[in-house]
Amino acid sequence: MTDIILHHYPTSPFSEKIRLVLGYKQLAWKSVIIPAILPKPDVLALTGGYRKTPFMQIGSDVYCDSALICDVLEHLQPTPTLYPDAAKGLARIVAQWADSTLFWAAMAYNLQRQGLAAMFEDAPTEAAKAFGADRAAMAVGMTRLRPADASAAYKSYLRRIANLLEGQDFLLGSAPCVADFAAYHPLWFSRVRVPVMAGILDATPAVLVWMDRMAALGHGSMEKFSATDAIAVCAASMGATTLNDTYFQDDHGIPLGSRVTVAAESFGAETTQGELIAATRSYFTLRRVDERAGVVQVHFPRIGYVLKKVEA
Ligand SMILES: N[C@@H](CCC(=O)N[C@@H](CS)C(=O)NCC(=O)O)C(=O)O
Repeated sequence: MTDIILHHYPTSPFSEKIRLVLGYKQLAWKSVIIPAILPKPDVLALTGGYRKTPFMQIGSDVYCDSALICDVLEHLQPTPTLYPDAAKGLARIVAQWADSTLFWAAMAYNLQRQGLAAMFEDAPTEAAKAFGADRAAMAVGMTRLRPADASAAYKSYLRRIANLLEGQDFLLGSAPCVADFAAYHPLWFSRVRVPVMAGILDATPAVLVWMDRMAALGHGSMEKFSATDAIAVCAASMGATTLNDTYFQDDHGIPLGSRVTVAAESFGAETTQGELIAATRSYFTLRRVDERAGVVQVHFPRIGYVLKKVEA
């Protein structure tokens, strides 16, 4: 079972990052649309607690976080590469900056009052309220930028992106790499999801031209799939992960076979619990058993996630 199943929803920026990577690598995939806010019972049947968007499923393997999903897609389809030899370290560092610092500045700007109103203009007020409450609960403990500070930071970041594009079509060269996909998605949200806020992009026309190039990569070949069928695929799978690194790196004093939890460091810190079956240099794998999905291997990147032993 090697079908790629992406669990996502149309307005999710991190999902757009992955949809475009699927397009760049010209992959075929199945699309399961998940809810944007809790409750998400079908999501939790697969992830065991992780509630963020997107996640990718292949058989009974569930890959959380778009950074890990990029690594898995690179394994599945190495060309064209997301990590060009000439800029491997830089590509990942720029991508991490974009997925965190750029993303939060852009979203604080995008979702100020006018943006939020535009996003929910055709929806009942309860929908906007429920979304606000869901995201506020996810953000407990985080410092959120105020709109004026976010706007100023976002403008500076757009100028830096424009600087990177001087003399080349993509951020780090003549072809897109992981940095381009990571930097694109928060800007896509401004341009496509809250066009009322998109004026901020006009000061950097080179960025708009680059965005057109990114959008032209498309989304690969997508087929609709249901959550129920995805859970059935998981339950029927014997499990054979794409990631087969057997290196064990123990930074926590937690042996393989222990009962553990993994949670995001911030923004949606719901835990997934299971048996630790891999802890490589870059990711953790937990095995868990679900009533509906059967045995599931849930994978998380190390960076951005917290591993803890469950004390008996
Ligand atoms: N580090 C995560 C961030 C994912 C993330 O924050 N996604 C947003 C949507 S784009 C989210 O989960 N929002 C809450 C939700 O969808 O339930 C990744 O790279 O995948």
